[in-house]
Amino acid sequence: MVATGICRSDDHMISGQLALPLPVILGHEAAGIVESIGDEVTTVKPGDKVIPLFLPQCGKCAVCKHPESNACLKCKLTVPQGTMQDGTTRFTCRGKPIYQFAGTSTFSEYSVVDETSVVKIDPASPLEKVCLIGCAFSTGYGSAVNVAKVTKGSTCAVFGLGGVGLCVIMGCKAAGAARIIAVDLNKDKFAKAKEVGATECINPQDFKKPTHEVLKEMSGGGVDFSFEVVGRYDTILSALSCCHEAYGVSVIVGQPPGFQDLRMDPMLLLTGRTWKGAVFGGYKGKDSVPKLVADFMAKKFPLDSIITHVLPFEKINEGLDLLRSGKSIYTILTF
Ligand code: CND
Ligand code: ZN
Ligand code: ZN
Repeated sequence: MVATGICRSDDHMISGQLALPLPVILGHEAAGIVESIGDEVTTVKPGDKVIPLFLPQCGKCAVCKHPESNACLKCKLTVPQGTMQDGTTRFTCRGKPIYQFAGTSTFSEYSVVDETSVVKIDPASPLEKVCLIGCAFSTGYGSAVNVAKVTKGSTCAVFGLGGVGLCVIMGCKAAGAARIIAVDLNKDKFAKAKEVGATECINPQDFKKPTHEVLKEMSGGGVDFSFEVVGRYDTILSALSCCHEAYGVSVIVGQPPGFQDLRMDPMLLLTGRTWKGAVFGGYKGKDSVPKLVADFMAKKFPLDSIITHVLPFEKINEGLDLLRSGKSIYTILTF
């Protein structure tokens, strides 16, 4: 591993939002160099620069063969196993097993991944930047261009201006949205949001009315596309309600807290809204990640604007504190 980002999903695991077999090595957004391969591996070789894929692409299952989906059946998204696809874990500590996370476990100098969970990228790419294509960038950008399919001239609302939310804004802008309204409780996030393409920023605490009402008024009846990039039930419902009742599309990107159900009024959908969600921005990793890296190298989108801190791996806890306090966008840890 050469560089890894700290994503909010790693912190969600620490706080126990999703049950995981423990002890575990977290981390799922990284870039590195292949050290060695198994006998039957053909798509990567030692020395290749690669990005691990927290969502594998086996290429053979019904999901991989479907043109519009990416949650490969080799990945048990909702019931994490904490192992390789063969059911083993390759980490141990004093003889006891340490579980793996999302098939990647990038908070480690070395990891073992299935061939379906890693892809070769341009050898010239800067690993301390393109590691963000392993999660944040692809998740956010793809949620706009692949999942919502944002249209030219449309109005979008993005709830949550962390690293992933900022990449949603970049995707909306690239798709030609005319208005991008950014929503966050932390106004310190607004300058960055504007830098990457937001046209307006609002803080729900500045209004007496519910946020979805404010957004409906601002957009003359409801936005075309809305994105929840926080991971909370109230913002998921607010994002759904703020999109136009007849043709609005709302996408869940944030990871909601586990162990609970969400109550919603089905009338919100009966009138014509579309409610969607996706992991990794709808991208199939093996096919898309090398292309996204090539697009980055061709300067089609920036990653510098979302990297606020670079720390040595030993300072991982400082990086997590920066995320929790809202002071960082993305912290990259280097090995
Ligand atoms: P990060 O914590 O950096 O950003 C969340 C933002 O939401 C912060 O700026 C908060 O201030 C803001 N916020 C908090 N509460 C509210 C609220 N009530 N209203 C408006 N804004 C609020 O997180 P991140 O950008 O790294 O990740 C965002 C979510 O995306 C998070 O839930 C993460 O687990 C999830 C995610 C999903 C996927 C996927 O594949 N779908 C991949 N990676 C991360
Ligand atoms: Zn992530
Ligand atoms: Zn598959």
